[in-house]
Amino acid sequence: MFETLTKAPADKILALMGEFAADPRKEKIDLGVGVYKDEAGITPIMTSVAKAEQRMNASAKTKTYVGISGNKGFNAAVRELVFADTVPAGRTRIMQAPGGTGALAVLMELLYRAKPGATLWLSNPTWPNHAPMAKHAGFKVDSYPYFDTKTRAVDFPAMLAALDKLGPNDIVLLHGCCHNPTGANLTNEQWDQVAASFKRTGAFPLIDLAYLGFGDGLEADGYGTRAVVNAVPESVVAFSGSKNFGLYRERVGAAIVVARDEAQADIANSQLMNIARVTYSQPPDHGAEIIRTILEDKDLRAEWETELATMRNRMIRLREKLSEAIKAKSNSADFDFIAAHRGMFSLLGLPGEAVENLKTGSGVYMIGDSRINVAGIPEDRVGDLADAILATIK
Ligand code: PLP
Ligand code: TYF
Repeated sequence: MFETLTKAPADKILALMGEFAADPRKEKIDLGVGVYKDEAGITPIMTSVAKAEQRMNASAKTKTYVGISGNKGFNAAVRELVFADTVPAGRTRIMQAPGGTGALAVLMELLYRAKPGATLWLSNPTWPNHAPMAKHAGFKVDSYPYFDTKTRAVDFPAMLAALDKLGPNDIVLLHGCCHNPTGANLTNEQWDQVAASFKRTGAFPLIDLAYLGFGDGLEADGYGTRAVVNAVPESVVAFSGSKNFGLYRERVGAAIVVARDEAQADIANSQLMNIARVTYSQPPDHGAEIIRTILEDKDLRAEWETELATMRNRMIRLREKLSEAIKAKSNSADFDFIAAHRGMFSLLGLPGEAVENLKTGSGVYMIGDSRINVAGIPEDRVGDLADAILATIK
């Protein structure tokens, strides 16, 4: 059987996690995988999550099947979190999915069933799992300009010009906020222009919303998604609860479909449920029940929002500290972009050799494209990190 196969390529980000773990050096710094870490360097269970779990333990009565669409209270709460009352509920359907990745997978398959001849456009660059997933679904994959490697900001004129050339046979994956890997994001005015472009061209938006609340706040980070979804007759959103609720291993996310009308919404939803049924049948409930419990309870929700703000503000503070340290040591504003970026990542724009030297020489681990996870920066080592980065570009 398996003699017909060759080894599949490893996921470079997940492979780096293993390399870091195996490095015996005490002073090593992990800026690799996109997992939030607190000042102690650990990825904690949020207090609101722990409290929700306690309540669940005290009240749960059954482990019977939850149903193909998953936890209905979770689905309703996520719709409200992502859209508030800006999108008509009648045209919206939500299916809980195993993580943001699971949501992307079922949505891509749904879109492929609907339009197998379409091209799926990804930002250049994008999360390394996007292209393999799109190809796995069957799509032709292409990319639109996104990052300006000189300014380390979005090359918006180039992005908009590329989107303006698309049409109804094109699906465009957008990062709803906190772009991975670059950290460079659109302003609200630019989101409005992107939304108007989709309206003009008839291209189809697929929004990956994996970091809601990690950039500038829940409301601010949802702006782009709402602007685009409200400008067009139909769109889909892949929501992840991995980062903003710290529920990575519980695998909780949601596939959201906004259709032209209720009848098409029902058809799309039945296809989504069919895709789930023939692959994993039903999503795991635990993470979804945690999120439902938090979002439906006024006090727990307030506590979660405070914890989320603490994580977000810590990442913003670390951005400011690192860019200031580099500026003070180099007398140049070349790394000011780190403070302007938002979310968990910044793409530093270092050559591959520098990334390798940082790892072997200084024990500083980042992704090969020079993406850093700012949450991994130890606050008391910002100076060391600035020195190490500057040493590679001398
Ligand atoms: N999309 C992006 C851009 C991501 O960075 C991630 C990272 O984890 C995901 C989707 C999927 O998240 P998960 O499947 O862990 O919920
Ligand atoms: O980009 C990251 O680091 C996160 C975590 O296949 C991740 O999104 C990385 C790779 C992967 C799944 C999740």
